[in-house]
Amino acid sequence: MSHVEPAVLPVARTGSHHRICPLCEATCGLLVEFDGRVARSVRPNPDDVFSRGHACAKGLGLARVDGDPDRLTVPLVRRDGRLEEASWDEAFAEIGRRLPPLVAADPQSVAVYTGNPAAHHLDHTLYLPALLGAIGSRNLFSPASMDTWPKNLVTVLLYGTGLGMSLPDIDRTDHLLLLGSNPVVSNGSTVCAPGFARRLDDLRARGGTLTVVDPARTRTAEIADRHLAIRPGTDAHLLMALLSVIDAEGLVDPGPAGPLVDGLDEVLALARPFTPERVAPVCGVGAAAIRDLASTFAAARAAVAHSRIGTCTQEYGSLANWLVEVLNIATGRLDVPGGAMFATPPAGGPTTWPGGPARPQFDRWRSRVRGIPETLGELSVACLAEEILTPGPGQVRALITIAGNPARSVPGSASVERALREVGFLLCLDGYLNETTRHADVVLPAPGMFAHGHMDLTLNHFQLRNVARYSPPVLTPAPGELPEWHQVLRIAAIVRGVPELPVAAMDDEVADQAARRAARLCGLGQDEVLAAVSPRRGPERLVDLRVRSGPFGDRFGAEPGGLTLATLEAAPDGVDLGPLEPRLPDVLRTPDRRIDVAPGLLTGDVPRLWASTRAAPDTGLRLINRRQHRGMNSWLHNALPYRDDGAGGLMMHPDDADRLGLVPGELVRVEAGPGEVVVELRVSSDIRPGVVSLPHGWGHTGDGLRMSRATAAPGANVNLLVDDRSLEPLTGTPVFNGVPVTVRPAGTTVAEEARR
Ligand SMILES: Nc1nc2c(c(=O)[nH]1)N[C@H]1C(S)=C(S)[C@@H](COP(=O)(O)OP(=O)(O)OC[C@H]3O[C@@H](n4cnc5c(=O)[nH]c(N)nc54)[C@H](O)[C@@H]3O)O[C@H]1N2
Ligand SMILES: Nc1nc2c(c(=O)[nH]1)N[C@H]1C(S)=C(S)[C@@H](COP(=O)(O)OP(=O)(O)OC[C@H]3O[C@@H](n4cnc5c(=O)[nH]c(N)nc54)[C@H](O)[C@@H]3O)O[C@H]1N2
Ligand code: SF4
Ligand SMILES: [Mo]
Repeated sequence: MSHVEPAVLPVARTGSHHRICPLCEATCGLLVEFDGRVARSVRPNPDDVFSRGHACAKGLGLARVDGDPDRLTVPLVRRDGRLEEASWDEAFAEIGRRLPPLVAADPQSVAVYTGNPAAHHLDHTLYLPALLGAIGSRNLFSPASMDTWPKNLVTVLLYGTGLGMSLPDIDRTDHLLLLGSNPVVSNGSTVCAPGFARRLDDLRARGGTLTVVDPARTRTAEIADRHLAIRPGTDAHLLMALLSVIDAEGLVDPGPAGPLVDGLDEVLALARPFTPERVAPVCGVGAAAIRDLASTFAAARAAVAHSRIGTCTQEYGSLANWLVEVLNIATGRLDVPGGAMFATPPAGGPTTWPGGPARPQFDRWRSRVRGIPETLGELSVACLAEEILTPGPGQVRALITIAGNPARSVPGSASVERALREVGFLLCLDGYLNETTRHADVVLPAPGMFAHGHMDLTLNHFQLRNVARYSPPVLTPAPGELPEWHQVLRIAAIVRGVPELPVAAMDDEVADQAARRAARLCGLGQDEVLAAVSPRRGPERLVDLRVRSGPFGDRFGAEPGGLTLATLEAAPDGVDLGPLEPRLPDVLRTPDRRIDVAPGLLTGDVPRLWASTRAAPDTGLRLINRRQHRGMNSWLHNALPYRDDGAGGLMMHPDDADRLGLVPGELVRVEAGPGEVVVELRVSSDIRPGVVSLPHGWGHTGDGLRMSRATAAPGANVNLLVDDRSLEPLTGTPVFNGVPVTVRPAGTTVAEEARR
């Protein structure tokens, strides 16, 4: 029996098609021009109800990403040590030979790593649970543990779910305090706000204030009214000081959320000793500037603080992200327009479904080797390599990567690469033969990006305005392409020992589960809701179930005029559901439906923070990371190459360069505990003295890569420098920011290095 089902027909779709960009959290609406099956050009959709004509160079390059000649189109299977092209049947047969015995012997011996693009992809969001359920392993990994975990943890503790984050209502605020984020480049994160830069301009044009806290004068800091060039890893100290000033000056007023809040006095008491004078030398920010920020923020009619990855992947990540919430709450910003608000996800989610987590979603189990606590059902990526490389019961012997590149994105790259090489069986679902997939035993190619539907079920929790948008597939899969949800279900069937089970039957199982929830939400029978979404199948059926049982849904007919997938298909520019509305207390999923701002897990970490204020001042260089306009983590450098070596080099302040006798443009050797890299030196006063910065996602080197343009300008892999043992203690999030490094001349020239 062929595994390629159903029959695939090439469909020519000449003309313009609506498409939500899958690359970043801005989720811009695009118009893609097709010539037959080939995407020719992309432009912003001026009528998109959410992005209103915004798009960036990456989204406008989607046709080139889809058309990249290096993109994989055929499965690969390792035979006699070499990856060779194979049929789908051969690839699944190889998976069937290697994977089930491992699962049968010990489900924990199979690890799964799902990468960043999976969070944007319907097939993965909807069907991966079926695969993970079939495997039954606790060795689950994703970039969340090197990205949002501190924020997820705080959100669970304060509001009850990991996704129900408070969002900065930047369009209605008068003072935006941004910590550890550079949205002019990144387009923002854990907040979907297409055209972030324009929104910041609007804020300033209406007389508002932008304060940026960042060790570097980023493009966002450049347009700010106030830039505090903080020492890496000291945001929690600064935030404590802001709270201490606000308390001392009698500016505490929790506003409408107040009656729901417990523990504020306890946190304020903890903050009291962290006076501006006390933290100023720690943060490298003047006490007067801290006092001024505290009173300006508290006095603003509407104000909100928002923290992102610079505050997460650091030594005090959970404390920093906690204190941002506390600052918003203490100054009455929670759940008010212009403050920190909650979205209402149109396809529903943990903040709209009844009930809440029965148990806390962290530390239910620990990693085998190092005993690191689980967070939200996953383990820290910092454990991935050691779980593979350390023998003993429960050792990981197979790894499945899905839309991820751990060889470049995970800290401690040297051990990660060794683990990828040595793991018994490596199965990768990806579009490229890259630094990770080159080690695979089987690679399953992702179809082109226009052959599946798109709706941001996860990111909808972070939308700055309530909108509902869906992009239907533009193309049917090309001959030889297999939709990813088919791939995932096929692997699940193989793992369950029923490899011949048709995908359609597996899909019915997934739909039954989804229908049970939808029926419960609407007080209907499971058969009724399934009949209502018939004859849809696959992701579309699941999306229809979610949308119709969602907060704006038609409840399968009970609410005429409510949303259905058909409504969204008929409104390609999206359906505008209005600005964010107050959602307290309904949004809460804490056990008592209240907000405890002083959970013991977080208050218990304050003594560590206090102790650090007594430590001797740090005189060494500290490395931080940055994002670049045209890249997307590690994976767009081939399709959208920089004209020069876009890696951009090591950014260093002129005072440090002078002190170390380093010359701009020369090659320098950056050394840290785990390893070293050689990069070009870029001297700039845009970074504070004592701090250097490198972008991540580079280092396109190694045998067996098929990325002709990326390998021509490979850049250096910053994760060779990041120690997988240096973790934020509450979550196990790696410390990317504040890595101690030394820098010296490399003793080699750019030309010599290129020949190596
Ligand atoms: N163009 C582009 N856009 C992207 C991505 C990309 O690779 N390229 N990646 C996407 C992804 S996966 C994510 S998660 C988001 C992230 O989006 P952002 O959170 O906006 O990420 P960055 O642009 O890296 O900004 C982080 C900032 O934190 C600063 N920083 C470093 N250490 C500290 C510190 O200790 N304290 C403070 N206050 N600041 C610090 C850095 O200097 C940097 O400017 O971006 C997304 N968007
Ligand atoms: N030092 C340092 N390291 C970092 C960070 C940092 O700031 N500093 N940031 C971290 C963050 S925030 C993140 S999110 C991670 C990202 O970590 P990863 O997700 O591991 O890395 P990406 O580079 O996003 O890799 C995405 C992979 O998905 C593939 N892909 C793209 N689209 C599809 C698709 O539709 N289907 C399939 N099957 N595959 C697809 C690409 O080819 C690529 O191999 O990196 C983290 N690593
Ligand atoms: S900002 Fe993000 S979503 Fe918008 S076009 Fe660029 S990459 Fe795509
Ligand atoms: Mo990320």
